[in-house]
Amino acid sequence: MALLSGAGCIAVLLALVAGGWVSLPLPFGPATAPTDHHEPSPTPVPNTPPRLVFALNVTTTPTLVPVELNASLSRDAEGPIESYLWTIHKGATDGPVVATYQSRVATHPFAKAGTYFVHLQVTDDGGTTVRSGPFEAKVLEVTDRLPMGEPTWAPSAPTVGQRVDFSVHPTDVDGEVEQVRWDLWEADVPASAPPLASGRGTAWSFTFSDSGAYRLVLSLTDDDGQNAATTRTVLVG
Ligand SMILES: [Ca+2]
Ligand SMILES: [Ca+2]
Repeated sequence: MALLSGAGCIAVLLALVAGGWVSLPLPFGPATAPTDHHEPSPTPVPNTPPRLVFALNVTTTPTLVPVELNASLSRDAEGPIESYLWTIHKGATDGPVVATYQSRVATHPFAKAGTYFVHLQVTDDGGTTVRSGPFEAKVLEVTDRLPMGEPTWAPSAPTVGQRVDFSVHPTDVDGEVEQVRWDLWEADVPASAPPLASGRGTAWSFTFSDSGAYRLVLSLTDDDGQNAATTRTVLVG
């Protein structure tokens, strides 16, 4: 009884006074708790979105070198990251998509020069998806490769009055060679002076009227506007 007080105590006393032990519901206490009472269910923990952390291993690269896209540091508080989606956009953060990957780490060799914007989207195991915003893209500058070509001529040791046939088989690993230009100067004349002779195309012929050393410059221009010049000396006997 010492533990009872208030209305509960009064109810017990009234029962005793009435002449006997009767079971009376007490208004409080564990033995008489209302039967429709339920323990409150635990508050559901909301699924927090995954946290995007991603990087490229370079910020500038020549074409055709594999660039690593790495999302290994992306995390989710509740569990594993279920899926990854990389999108590589050309020219703008929402530019045309040139490639997509669905792995945590991916490598992409960029075939053409330009500015690229790399976005990542991840989904956690609760189905919550997060994508990088317009200003969160990783920006990559891809530079063009120069066209290449080794000039040759025949005969290799020409003499005065002999026709010399120049030729080249130019290549551009990330595009097309669009212009081939030949220029000849006497060796001691600066390149700022007008050339003795000029020609275009992968094959060109010239006949020297004086013996001596000549400077031959082969200029190649690719479809990206890149220009590569090769200088050789032609000796005319
Ligand atoms: Ca989550
Ligand atoms: Ca090129």
